[in-house]
Amino acid sequence: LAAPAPPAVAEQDAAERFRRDHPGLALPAVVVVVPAYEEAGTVGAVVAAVPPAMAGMETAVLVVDDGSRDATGERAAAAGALVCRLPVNSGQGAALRTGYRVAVDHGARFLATLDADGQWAAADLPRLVEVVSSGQADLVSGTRRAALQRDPERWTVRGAGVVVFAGLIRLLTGARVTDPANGLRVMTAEVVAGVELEQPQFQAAELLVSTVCRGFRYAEVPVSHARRSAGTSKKGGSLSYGWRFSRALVGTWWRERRRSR
Ligand SMILES: Nc1nc2c(ncn2[C@@H]2O[C@H](COP(=O)(O)OP(=O)(O)OP(=O)(O)O)[C@@H](O)[C@H]2O)c(=O)[nH]1
Ligand SMILES: [Mg+2]
Repeated sequence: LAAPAPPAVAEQDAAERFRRDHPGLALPAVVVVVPAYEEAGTVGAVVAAVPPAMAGMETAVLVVDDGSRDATGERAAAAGALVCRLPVNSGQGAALRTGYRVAVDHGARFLATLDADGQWAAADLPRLVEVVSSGQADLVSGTRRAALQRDPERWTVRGAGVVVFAGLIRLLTGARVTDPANGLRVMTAEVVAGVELEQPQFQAAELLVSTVCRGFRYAEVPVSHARRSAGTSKKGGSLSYGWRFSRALVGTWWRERRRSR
């Protein structure tokens, strides 16, 4: 019996299999990468809601099916997405990393991220793409900060975590980040090539900190956010979420600090 492949090998295999299955595929300038783990209930609608063009550029959707045992991959394909499949569940960070690699390999210039659970609105993405494609920033993130301030009912433990982690990133890096766990992001292919992404699960903090520490320009755009309408969070309760998020954040800052010395 073969030993299970280490994660990096599984990701490389998935990217190579995608290439074999799509010979000569040239992706458009904008690719929306959707990491999806057992999101059969929502992924179809999420894919269908992505605008076919953003900032005047054609857009493709690439769903990375992260070893789901449900119909996530089939639903995504039926809704019009390209699907890259990881053979085993590898984590949101690993799924995103695989998606970036596949997208850039096939010619994407701007990479967007969108969750498969329907909590973020694809309709907000064109405004983010606009900021990056017009050269105002290299990485742009959505932010819920204005909505949080308007509506006290949104003050959950997670909401408080957003403010605390934003403050911590500001303290450590000086960057004005107000919503480090936002699921909507757009960046250039140069950012993907220029940062280091090791986190298998909590990539958002690592991407942000690595991007600003390596001199790329960062911006934010206000976006909306909804509660989950189907499925369950795969990331555990708020306390463990917060602990693992802060570990990724501080760990990345420390790594980048050592690297720049
Ligand atoms: N958590 C988790 N998500 C994954 C994984 N692989 C892919 N994903 C996808 O990553 C996206 C974000 O995961 P969620 O569990 O919704 O995490 P979240 O939005 O930070 O947390 P919630 O607010 O609880 O939904 C979803 O589209 C997941 O399907 C995985 O191994 N774990
Ligand atoms: Mg979610």
